[in-house]
Amino acid sequence: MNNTMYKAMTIAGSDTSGGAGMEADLKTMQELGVYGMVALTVIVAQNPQNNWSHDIFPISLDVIEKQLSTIVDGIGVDAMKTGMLGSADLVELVAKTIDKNHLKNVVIDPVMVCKGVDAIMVPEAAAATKKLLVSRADVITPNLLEASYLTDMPSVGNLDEMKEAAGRIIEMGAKFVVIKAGERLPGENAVDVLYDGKEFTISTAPKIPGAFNNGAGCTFSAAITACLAKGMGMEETMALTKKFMTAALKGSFRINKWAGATRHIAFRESN
Ligand code: PXL
Repeated sequence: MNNTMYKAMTIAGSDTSGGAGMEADLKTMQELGVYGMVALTVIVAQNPQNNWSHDIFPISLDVIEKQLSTIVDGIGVDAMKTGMLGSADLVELVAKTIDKNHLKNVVIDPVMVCKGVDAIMVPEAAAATKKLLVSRADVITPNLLEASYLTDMPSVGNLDEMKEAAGRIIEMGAKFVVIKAGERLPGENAVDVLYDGKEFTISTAPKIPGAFNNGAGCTFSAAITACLAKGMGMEETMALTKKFMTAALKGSFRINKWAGATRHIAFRESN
């Protein structure tokens, strides 16, 4: 019997409602056959008495440090990703942990906003991510808003600007960047730009009308992390991630009157 198991860590927040954050990360890793572990950074609770507004409750830094030690010193990982980090001190701790343990397959999802809110949630954490995590990323997966923040471009709102931003992010030290336009770019297609400093790969797929994309960013970066943990190269990783996302969005569903979620089981159901 071959009991090998590839292992991945997410350093992320809990989305109590189940669609995003470490819930999305773990479900995605499980679906792709990877053993997922979590260093929990914040708890996000949604308020049904106040239009599903988000409250964020941080976990203290020493508790996060203990979790990282359990996973990294105690077990070991084949790949890791970040999600909502919530403080500059934590971003520093993550950078230190990557360096000290020579962590490989580092996927940085520079989460700065939650769906529907355009203001950067924790400006110091976003600034620290730009300074400390972009250069440590094997893959970084900003959306348009995050790409414009990371590059100081006033806006990233069309294909040329996405390519320009991707170039700047590679210059900052990331090995691969995937900028996700998602539904924000006008037109019929959802466009992603992948760049490794040499070649652009533009992937377009028809937008899926009516899809709920809450948690889509987390699911996307978690799928990349799971594929890298299994030893796939970038090309294979991106192809499988795309299939996983298309299925998850096509099968997305409403969870209540305010929100919906991507369907993490959909790729498996379709095979
Ligand atoms: O989708 C961004 C995100 C990331 N992490 C957590 C979240 C959210 C959005 O709700 O709650 C924990």
